Amino acid sequence: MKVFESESIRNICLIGHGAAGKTSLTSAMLFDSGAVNRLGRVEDGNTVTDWEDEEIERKISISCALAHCEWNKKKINILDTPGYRPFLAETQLALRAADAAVIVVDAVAGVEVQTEKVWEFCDEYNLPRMIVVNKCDRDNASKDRTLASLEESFGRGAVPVQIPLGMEKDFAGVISLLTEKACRYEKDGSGKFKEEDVPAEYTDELSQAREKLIEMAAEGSDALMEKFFADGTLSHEDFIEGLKTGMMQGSIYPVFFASSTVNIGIAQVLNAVTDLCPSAAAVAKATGIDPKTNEAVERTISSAEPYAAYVFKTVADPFAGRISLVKLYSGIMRSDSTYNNQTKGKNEKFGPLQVPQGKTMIPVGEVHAGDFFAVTKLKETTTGDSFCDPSSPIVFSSVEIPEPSITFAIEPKSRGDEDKISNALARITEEDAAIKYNRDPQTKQLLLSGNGQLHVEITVAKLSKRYGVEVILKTPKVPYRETIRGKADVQGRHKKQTGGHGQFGDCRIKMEPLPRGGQFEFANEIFGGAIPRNFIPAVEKGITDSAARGFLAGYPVVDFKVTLYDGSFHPVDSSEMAFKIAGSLAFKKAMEQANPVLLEPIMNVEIYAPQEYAGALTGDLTSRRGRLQGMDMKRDIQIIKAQVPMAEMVSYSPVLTSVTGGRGSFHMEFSHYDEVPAHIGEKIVEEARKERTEEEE
Ligand SMILES: Nc1nc2c(ncn2[C@@H]2O[C@H](COP(=O)(O)OP(=O)(O)O)[C@@H](O)[C@H]2O)c(=O)[nH]1
Ligand SMILES: [Mg+2]
Repeated sequence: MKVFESESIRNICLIGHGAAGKTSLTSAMLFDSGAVNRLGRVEDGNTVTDWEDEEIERKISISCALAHCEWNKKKINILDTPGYRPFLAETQLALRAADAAVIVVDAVAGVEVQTEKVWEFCDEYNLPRMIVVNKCDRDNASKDRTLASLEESFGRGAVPVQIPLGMEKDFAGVISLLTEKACRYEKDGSGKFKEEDVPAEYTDELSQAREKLIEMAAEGSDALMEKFFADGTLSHEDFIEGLKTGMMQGSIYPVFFASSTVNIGIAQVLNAVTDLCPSAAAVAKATGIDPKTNEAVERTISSAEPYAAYVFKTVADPFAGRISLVKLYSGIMRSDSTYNNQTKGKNEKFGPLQVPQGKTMIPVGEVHAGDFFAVTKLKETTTGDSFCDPSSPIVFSSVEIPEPSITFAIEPKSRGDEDKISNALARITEEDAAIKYNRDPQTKQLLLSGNGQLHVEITVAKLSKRYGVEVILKTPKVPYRETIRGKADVQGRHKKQTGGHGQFGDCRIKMEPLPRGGQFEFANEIFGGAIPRNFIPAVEKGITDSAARGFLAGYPVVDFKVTLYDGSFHPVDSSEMAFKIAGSLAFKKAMEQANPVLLEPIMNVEIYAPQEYAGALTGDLTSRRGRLQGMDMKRDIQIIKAQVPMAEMVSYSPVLTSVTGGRGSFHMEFSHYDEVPAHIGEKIVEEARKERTEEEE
């Protein structure tokens, strides 16, 4: 494996809505550049970057994958990413490590919901962008419609640098606005093409489109603008320079046309990556924090600087173990050396450095600034860690992964698997930071959270296939709470005379509601020693213990205040235990008086579906006690926002699928707790009582 310098490296990330063709485009780029010797297909499960079992089986990308090729004597590192919402955290990780983004858009569908989402990520990371309109060979593919949708979403900066030669089944190649030549492709998937003069029927379109492009290219630079006014045109070099500047400034997003599966237009995309996208050396300096001073520090992307690297992704391979994917910002890193993990404050022994081609690892002796590598079996290192020369410390900021949107309870099919589950989940969450798991202290259920049902199901499939743990997925118990609406003033008195030593504790408390989210407050207003000071915490403990066990249906009681204002004691028979029991008795009496009610979690829900389903979906939400918050249109996708009780949403996924024929999706997150309506509350209390008597039997 050759070693490349940062000037000769391009780090691109392919992003876009699911099924736009990112994985297929990666596949074609690798094939046409000679990095692999067959054009891998998603359908055949043999692409380089969809290599995980779950990806092959489901024919979608689930995690980001790294591949590379050589083109025009440059090394192109390609990060292929998922485009469906549940897996966008992976896309963020990849973009964090890339120097430019290639946005892939379907020539039939145009800009889709997640295209806009990933575009926002690029804004966040300030990435130069180019756009590939893919699937030009498909029926109903349209140049004009797609360009209109690009301009509508991303402004006039989304400007074509090509004209497609035919469309749909006649798509045969591209005409370059820069060289004013046509590239006509063979239709056999070989990627071979011939350069020819622009066919006569395109000359008008060409001159118009070229004029528009030259104006855009000249806009970013005064010098170019002057040249343009003086000569009425730009030289090829100036043209490229203008586009490059525009891309770096974020004012130009050149648009290309291609078909990845028929292998048309890919060479021009590769040319654009090497000619227009910034080299690893040309991007802005890498910024981080000096951990000692907490001040911002900068690093030039250069092999001459001390080493500094960032772990952007971890793969939990059941055979190879932990694989860390690393971006080297500065310096040189070598195989079989020891490096300082600044984030963990530990030294790590590196084995051989490797360059990934999907799942295939190619050993490399050393890697220079601006490049990527993989290293296996690091002990302490996790995603987001920074490595650096201790004499020149720098810590890079990591990606914030959004909280999961949906939670399921899981149970092992065989009882002995409890430990295995935790181990396997620990590994899985190492590679997928968007998955969370924990044991609910209240219900004792093992909860598995992810971004949507599919995400959780894939995790369950990984548990079974990789780690041999079979689990059952259950909708989780809704974490209800209890609270009070009224006030109470009661006495809790515990007196027992058994033979010699008795027990005596006596307290008087007031109870009142607190605002939502107020949790619990305890005020001690005992004066003059009605209860000795050392027993007062026992009263509070008696109350909080009982509150945790619940009063109505076994759910924790929250948002209330207790004031302890009087009581009495016995010099011999009083004890902590006796006062704890007195506190607990007082709590129960107070709850009876204070008009207890159940609280339920209310979720903020967003539903995305084609507009024709809006009526059916809002109707359904109303029947789920949902409150509509607003409607939004993004092209032909309706976004419905509502607040809905969690209890009504646990079984929503299959309903949405059946109502929309699989075309809808939704996202939800916790908003707040609210009172359960009385008639529903009664049922919950009744069920809890049944469960309790069953347990006792
Ligand atoms: N007709 C046609 N189909 C394509 C093209 N590119 C990808 N596809 C198909 O579209 C589907 C999704 O492609 P994939 O590369 O997995 O999209 P990704 O989700 O963006 O990675 C697959 O069935 C591909 O075979 C193309 O240029 N033309
Ligand atoms: Mg893909």
